Amino acid sequence: MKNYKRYLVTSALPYANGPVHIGHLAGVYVPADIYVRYLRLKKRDVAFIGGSDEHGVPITIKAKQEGITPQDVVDRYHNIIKTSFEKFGISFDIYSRTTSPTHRDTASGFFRTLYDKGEFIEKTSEQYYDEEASQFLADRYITGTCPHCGNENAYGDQCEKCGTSLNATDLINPRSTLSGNTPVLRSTSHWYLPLDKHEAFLRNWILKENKDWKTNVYGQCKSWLDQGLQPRAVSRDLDWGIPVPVDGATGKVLYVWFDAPIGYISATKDLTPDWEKYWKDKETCMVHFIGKDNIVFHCIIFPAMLKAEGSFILPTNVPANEFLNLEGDKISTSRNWAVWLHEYLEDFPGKEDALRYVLCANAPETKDNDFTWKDFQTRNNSELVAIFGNFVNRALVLTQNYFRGVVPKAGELTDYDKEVLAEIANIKKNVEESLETFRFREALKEAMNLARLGNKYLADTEPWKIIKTDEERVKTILNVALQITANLAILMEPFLPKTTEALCKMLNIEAIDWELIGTSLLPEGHKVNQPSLLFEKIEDTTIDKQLERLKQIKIENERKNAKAEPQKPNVSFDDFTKMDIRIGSILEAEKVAKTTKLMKLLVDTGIDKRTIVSGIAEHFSAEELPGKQVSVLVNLEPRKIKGIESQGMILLAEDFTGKLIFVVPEKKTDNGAMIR
Ligand code: B3M
Ligand code: ZN
Repeated sequence: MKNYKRYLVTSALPYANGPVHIGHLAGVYVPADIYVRYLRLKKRDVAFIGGSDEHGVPITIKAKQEGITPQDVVDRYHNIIKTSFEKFGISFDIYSRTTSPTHRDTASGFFRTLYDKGEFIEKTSEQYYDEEASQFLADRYITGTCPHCGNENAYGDQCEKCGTSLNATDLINPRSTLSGNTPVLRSTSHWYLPLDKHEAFLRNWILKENKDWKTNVYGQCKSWLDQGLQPRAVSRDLDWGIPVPVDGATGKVLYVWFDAPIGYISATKDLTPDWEKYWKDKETCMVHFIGKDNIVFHCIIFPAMLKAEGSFILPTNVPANEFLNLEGDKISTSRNWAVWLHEYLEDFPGKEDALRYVLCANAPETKDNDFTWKDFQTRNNSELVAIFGNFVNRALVLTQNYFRGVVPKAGELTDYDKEVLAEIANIKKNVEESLETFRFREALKEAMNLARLGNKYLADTEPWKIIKTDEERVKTILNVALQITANLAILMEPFLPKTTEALCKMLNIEAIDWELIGTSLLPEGHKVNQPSLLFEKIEDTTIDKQLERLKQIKIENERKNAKAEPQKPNVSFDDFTKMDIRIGSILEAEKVAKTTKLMKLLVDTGIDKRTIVSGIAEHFSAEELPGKQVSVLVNLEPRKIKGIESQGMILLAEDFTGKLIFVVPEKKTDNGAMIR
């Protein structure tokens, strides 16, 4: 690892228009936090920056939907998001917000500097305007078809499907999200950052000097650069945002993607008066953790802004992840298809590390990945519980049982003991190499290998079998097992901080030092505490509950998207009156043997009592049917179904989710009453 004097680690600022979900955690915050915790353990000077992105159209749209002010929206979600991050142990040095006074001054000052330096061009252009809403349509106020990939729901600033950054006028078939109308073009003037002017510099900097960036990041940048850079508007006609600090710019605010990355700077200012060393000294390593839809803003636009300003450093690396899906479907806030962190925290109290573990083990590092509840359960039960937890528990329980919790003296080490202990240093090296190249899944897998090694060591040496015959050997074995346990505690801290905390309490150790990994950490005679279980098994019923919740959401979404069937061709009044529809009561019900759908009913039609076979067995139980009044088509030609003559048909409505509902009289009435 190149020796930088200090590190500035930023993580994308989530829009404060909704809570955060597992996709956020897996894509950005867990890897960023692992990286930062590792640097701190290595005693590096590091500032870890986070905060809420509180400007931009996503916020104003949410406010409109809920009939509250944008400030109400950001206040609510900023707090929810901040709390979720804290509970998951995301160890920001500061979690700020872009509505703070420091940020307003910083972003405004930044704009003004570029303005005064003549780094902007001012252009009047035709932009989309919604005549009904009397408003210019910036960014997400406008949707249409992406000219690159054909996605019909691309936004005015970006297509979320192919990741391309767009101008609203690029969209095919533009629609206003305010009124649904086709917008008209009106002229308005804005300030543009001439990216074309910085193209040569960016080409050289990214394509030549940053070949070590992740391939997904490098590739996206290259394709952008190869298309040729255009001037980008950095102001908007909106009433929510930081006012453009130029005379005569009333009604104009900074474009959210201009102000948001400056949020990293303002947060650092709020963190320390000595903020400039993080931003202006070449010996600082700046790393941006982001999701793949943010790549162009962090690799092209923000660096161009920093370069134009002139006094700032550029990022050393931008390790963007791909997307995490949920049970095979794209995570979506609007479809409520997500595992929300604040809900997880309620449903799985104390199991924050289990989620961190699974999201890191299965992180979408090089390609999109899928989170499934079954995989979550399996990884928790057969990795955390069965390997890590089991090993630690055996080592500590045996120490309590045989030596009253006192670390026994190691006698002469066998070759196997030496081999096992030597492996710890190798594992440390592998973890370091992976972490320093942003391969977090691999790093975690490697760290878990130490728990695997410990488990295997105890299984191979079987101290419980020889305690009666060779207590001296057992002392050595448990000494080795305890050293592995203590090493594991340090090694796991970046990944599973709460687990490390609990484990350190059990081991009765306070300070942990990364560089000591691979050495003997617990001296002979050291007293360890009573162990408790580090991880708990997750039962099927718990997982089934989560799956049921998702199933209900799917049904809700289907219902929202479904449309009523088109009308059938007209019939004459005579045709209609040929049908004899009556109110009847179900007297008896019985499932037809060897079928799944059929129910045999005895129905009192007022005319007679007759048998009707109906395809409702998957929707109703035989017990709940007797006594129900229903509508019956009584003069339907009788027909044999599974050998039973069915004399009529029960009328049912089928809702948009495929559920069957009886058509019943509004209040109880006479059997035989005619429907017409
Ligand atoms: N708020 C977009 C997002 O949440 C944006 C990131 C800003 S980082 C400066 O994906
Ligand atoms: Zn697209």
